[in-house]
Amino acid sequence: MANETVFKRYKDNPIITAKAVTRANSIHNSAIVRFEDGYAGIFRVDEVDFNFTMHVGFSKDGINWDIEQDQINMECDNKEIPIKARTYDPRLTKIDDIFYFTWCIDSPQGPCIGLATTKDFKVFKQLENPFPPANRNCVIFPKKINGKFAVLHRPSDRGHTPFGDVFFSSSPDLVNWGQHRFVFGTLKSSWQSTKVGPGPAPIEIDEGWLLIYHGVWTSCNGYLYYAGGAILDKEKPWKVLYRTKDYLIAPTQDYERVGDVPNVVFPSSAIVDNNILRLYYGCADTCISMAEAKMEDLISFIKTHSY
Ligand code: BMA
Repeated sequence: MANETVFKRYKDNPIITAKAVTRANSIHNSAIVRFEDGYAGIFRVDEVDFNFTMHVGFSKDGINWDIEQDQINMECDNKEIPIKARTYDPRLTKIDDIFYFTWCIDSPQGPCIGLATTKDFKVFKQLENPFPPANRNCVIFPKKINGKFAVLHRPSDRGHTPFGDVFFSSSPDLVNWGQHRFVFGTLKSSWQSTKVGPGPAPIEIDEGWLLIYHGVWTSCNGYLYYAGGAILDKEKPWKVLYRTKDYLIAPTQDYERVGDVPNVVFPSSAIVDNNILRLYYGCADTCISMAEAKMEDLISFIKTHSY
């Protein structure tokens, strides 16, 4: 297929479309993890009234999904925390036997990150929002770093932000956040020249943390979204060891080119099984697709196509 490097697209892409939920206008940019003997996910559903909601789904093979018709019913002990607004772009990370779940809330003061936990994808407990607005992307590392929870995130503004860099922060208790560090930003004259943001939860490899991220450039016709890759230092993940000059996936297929927001490849989940990384990504703000790469090929590609 056009422009394929290490990732090979699944032959029957897209794997999830709006047909999965009756009230859906589109289903995209979603979070998928291994769960019990199959997979679970939290799906971004843009509904027909353009409320954006999040729905749980389950799958035996990661390809055929049952997505719940009703949105997640979040529990929260502190009534001051939940913000009634559209919710979107979830990310999931498992640490020990708990799934940590972040998402973006369209708060009146700008996009804001929400945080919740679940063990069974039935009960969701909402915690304190980690950062004040405006911040649009946040993903948790799958293990504590130097004894602290750690995240990558992207401070933002109120609109469809024409800028954006990746930052690191950490917390001893998921309530108090600090150690804010710049990780990487945009690069002139490239597919990542307008903004960059973290994608799926980083994956621990011998060399450090493997991160797949989105990079955006602005053409005369608007934003185009690509997937890129980086390797971050294991103990100090704000140190970038490698970062791709070439993109990993570009919007080239019809389902990536055509949709509510054209020309979008938005990587949001990654699962490694038998040394194969399966990447799930939102396509054109309309549906979800999958692509796979051998871990060794992906790592070597990132190293050999690095700035
Ligand atoms: C994300 C979301 C979407 C947007 C998308 C491209 O950050 O905010 O609403 O259209 O980028 O998929």
